[in-house]
Amino acid sequence: MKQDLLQKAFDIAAERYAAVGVNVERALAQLKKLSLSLHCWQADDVTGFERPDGAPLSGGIQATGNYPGKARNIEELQADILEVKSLLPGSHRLSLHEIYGDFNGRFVDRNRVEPEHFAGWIAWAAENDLKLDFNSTSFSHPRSGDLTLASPDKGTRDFWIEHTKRCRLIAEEMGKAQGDPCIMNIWVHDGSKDITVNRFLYRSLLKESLDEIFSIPLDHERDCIEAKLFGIGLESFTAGSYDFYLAYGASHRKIVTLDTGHFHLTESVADKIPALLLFLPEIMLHVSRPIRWDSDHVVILNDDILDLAKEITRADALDRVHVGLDYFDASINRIGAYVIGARATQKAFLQALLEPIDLLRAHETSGNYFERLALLEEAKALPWNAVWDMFCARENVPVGEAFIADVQRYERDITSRRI
Ligand code: RNT
Ligand code: ZN
Repeated sequence: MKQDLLQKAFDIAAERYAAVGVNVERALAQLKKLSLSLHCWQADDVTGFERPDGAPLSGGIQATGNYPGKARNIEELQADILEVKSLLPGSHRLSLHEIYGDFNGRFVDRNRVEPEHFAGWIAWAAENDLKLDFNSTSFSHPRSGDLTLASPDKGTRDFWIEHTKRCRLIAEEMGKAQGDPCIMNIWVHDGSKDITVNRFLYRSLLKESLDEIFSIPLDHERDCIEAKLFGIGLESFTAGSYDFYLAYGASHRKIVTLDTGHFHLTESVADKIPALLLFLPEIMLHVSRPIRWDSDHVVILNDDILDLAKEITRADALDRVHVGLDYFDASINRIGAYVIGARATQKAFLQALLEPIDLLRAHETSGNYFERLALLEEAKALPWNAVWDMFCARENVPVGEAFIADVQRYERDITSRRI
């Protein structure tokens, strides 16, 4: 888009917003501070580099589709992430899973992983102005089974406890190196396909395992625990349910991860924010798009995401909520999938930051509910898009749909040659 047109549209938008008491420059300054934690696993359908040909994805999650060009090694994954980064305004983080370590062609079992396997990633991240987050990996391993940290078999449980402890230490090294805490997420798939008569036992074991894992205090990483409703093949019971982790997080001061695909489809994840913020130190988000189940579709700018962003800004909690993405669509261009989802999330936060909240609250305080509803409706159509375009232009990234051509170019030159 032409610079003068962009400027004109922005000036008009700034005036419209000022009329309802919103300062667009202030909103943009806040948006610039919002770092998304980009999930590394959209680039390769959650395969990782533990085994040369990749292990079949297990643990109740599934990436569907067979679009050509997925990243096959660390170099390709890093190139893809840098391409994504070049198409996003703002500065962002990268979230790694343990199976994405640099194992140098050797098999390193999960209970043997060391910080040295991530030294390359740490150096690369520093060179490219990215901060790292981390995740332990319970799935896609011969010992994954249906139960890991909640397994009644002590050997299995100890194996996964050791793995998760080591992952915390790796996260600690990442945090230390980048001078900013590494957000360390624990999600385990533990559950049961059919009716179990041992719910209490499995949850007691999971609690015990977590207590053991967290027994070493660390300074440069932050522990997060992620609940889930159910996994494929594990439909009847999930050890790490929402009640379980919410209670654990509140009583142990741990960050609770809310994955937007891990709830009943009619449940509002947005409404959980102003409740959890009262009892938890911080919240981690896995922004996803569930279609009928936890399908991990590419995030788009829909009401769910807008509501979520609004509840965070209305609670003035941008500094207490970590925003990560979590989806894996193997049916479309994977780089494009990242850019669509990340930009949609940023757009949702921009709209939230542009909300005429003072005026809306004044109406509510005065009991003027017609005025409140009318302004909420009008706010939907205020020209936030001109503010978004200006943000992209100032950040030197493609404005509007121009990124489509960049993704196509990268596909032509790079990903389509991966055969
Ligand atoms: C699975 C969880 C989990 C994973 C990643 C790969 O349902 O959402 O966060 O998606 O760890
Ligand atoms: Zn998740």
